[in-house]
Amino acid sequence: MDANLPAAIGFLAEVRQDSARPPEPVFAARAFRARWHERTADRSLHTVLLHFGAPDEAYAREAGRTLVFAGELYNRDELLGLLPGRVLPGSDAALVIALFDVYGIHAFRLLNGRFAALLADRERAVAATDHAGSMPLYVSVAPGQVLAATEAKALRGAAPRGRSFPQGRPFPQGRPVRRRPGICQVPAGSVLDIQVSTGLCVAHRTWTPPAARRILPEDEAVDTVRRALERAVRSRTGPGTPLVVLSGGIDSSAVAALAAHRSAGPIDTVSMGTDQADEFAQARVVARHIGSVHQEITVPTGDLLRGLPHAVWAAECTDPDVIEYLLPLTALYLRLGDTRNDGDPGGDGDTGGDRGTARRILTGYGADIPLGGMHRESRLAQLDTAVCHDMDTFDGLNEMTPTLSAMAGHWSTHPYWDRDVLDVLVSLEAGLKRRHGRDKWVLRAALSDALPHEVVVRPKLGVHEGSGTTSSFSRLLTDAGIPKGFVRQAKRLVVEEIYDQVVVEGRHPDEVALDAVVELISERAAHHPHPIPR
Ligand code: IOT
Ligand code: MG
Repeated sequence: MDANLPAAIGFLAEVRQDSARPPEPVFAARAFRARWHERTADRSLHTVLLHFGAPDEAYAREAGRTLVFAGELYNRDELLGLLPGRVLPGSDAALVIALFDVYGIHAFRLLNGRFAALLADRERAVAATDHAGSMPLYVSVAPGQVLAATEAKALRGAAPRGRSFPQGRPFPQGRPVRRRPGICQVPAGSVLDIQVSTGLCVAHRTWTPPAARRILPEDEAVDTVRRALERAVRSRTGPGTPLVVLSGGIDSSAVAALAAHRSAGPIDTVSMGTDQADEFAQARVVARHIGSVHQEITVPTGDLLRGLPHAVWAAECTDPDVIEYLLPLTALYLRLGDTRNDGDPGGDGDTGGDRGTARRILTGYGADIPLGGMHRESRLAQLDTAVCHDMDTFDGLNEMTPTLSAMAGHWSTHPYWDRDVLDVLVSLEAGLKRRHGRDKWVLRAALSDALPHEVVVRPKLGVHEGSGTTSSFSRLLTDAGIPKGFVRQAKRLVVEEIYDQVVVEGRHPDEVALDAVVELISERAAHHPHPIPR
């Protein structure tokens, strides 16, 4: 097992009272695949696991229960302290099942991690997401049968059973999945406790965004943010050389600087740009300052846009704004190749996600959400309104999903959405987020000694702007005859159409002709010449 990577990065698991096998699932994530089957007196458990070479580490068995765990924990040391006198569990799965033995479902309230889990406990199935739902988890529940998977498309073979529940959902909090009745997404920060025989589900929240705001002196706020972020970066950098996807903005530069501080040798950084736009000069300043081994990848705009079906396939998201953020990152991940600088001998075959080329990637994704960075808003009331709105609406967008990088065989993780960092950032009063005329002030101040001044004060430029993705996507549509006033709506329709093809109908993204999708939407626009206001 590669100690640098989580044991598993995804699964399909089925608990049922008979022993029928689930169908072979499709995943966008690329990794080794292992099938596993267990039968007890009460039920059978079938699992298809996506792993990096040590599938056993993703399972744990104790007291008649079996846990399937994909992802990783970031507060292992604290958690181990809760189990005095026990043989200390080696894997994250073993740790979680040991905690379950003591705390029951409340064990999931203790975890700071990036994971999805399914536990089969005699008559019960328990499905859990991390606080941020950063690894999506979907379920299909019927009397006698519970299916759970980290990608909705993996549940394509599941029969639609929605009609057996009120509003098609086995529990009221379940997020319906577009055009897939009977499948729903487990909310962020939730545990579902399911009685297998009846399909009865009870959902418990294990985390909610803080609603109160902390008033701290500047120094203390800055110090708290710095320490929380350092810890989050430390717990996310494994024994190998970390790779940071670097734009040169404050968010990713902070992660890169902190990763470099704790690394014995130089870290790797990589920046993407297109023939239309890049932030290479800005990223280079940071790379030089921290002494990273830096790479620049230029993606031709046509190729970037042709990646839209892949981004939608991986993220299973229909929000066009989010897809514009994720598209350049997906393009980057797919072009990473072998970027390691430590002379590792490389892969052991052509299976994507093998131990040789799979990288652990850190990003600065998500910093803008608790800090209101996307909103360019200086009025404190409006800034906090924006933060509240974004914290209320992130769930289900899947913008943090590891599948974006897993599609290219890599594991990615986002320190700003560490549970402790997020708690600190969300809860700081708005005047610490916007201060002295700067957005994200507290973060900038927390890194002022670690980065050049020009980086600390660099204004926000979103990845969709810095790579020209938003403007190129718009141009693709206007070139196809879509009126300017209809572009926003047309982007949504394009993304939805792609989603329907790759997630609902199960087509591979390579088989989706983007031009044909754009033409289809442009024809529709011609029949609705008046832009429909959103
Ligand atoms: P942005 O902050 O620009 O980028 C997110 C991360 O992607 C960066 O921190 C960096 O790690 C990586 N990245 C960005 N550009 C490049 C590049 N050119 N080369 C290499 N890596 C790069 C959108 C955004 O502005 O991303 N994401 C927001 C939040 C979205 C809003 N979501 C919501 N309301 N639910 C964010 O906070 O990251
Ligand atoms: Mg950012």
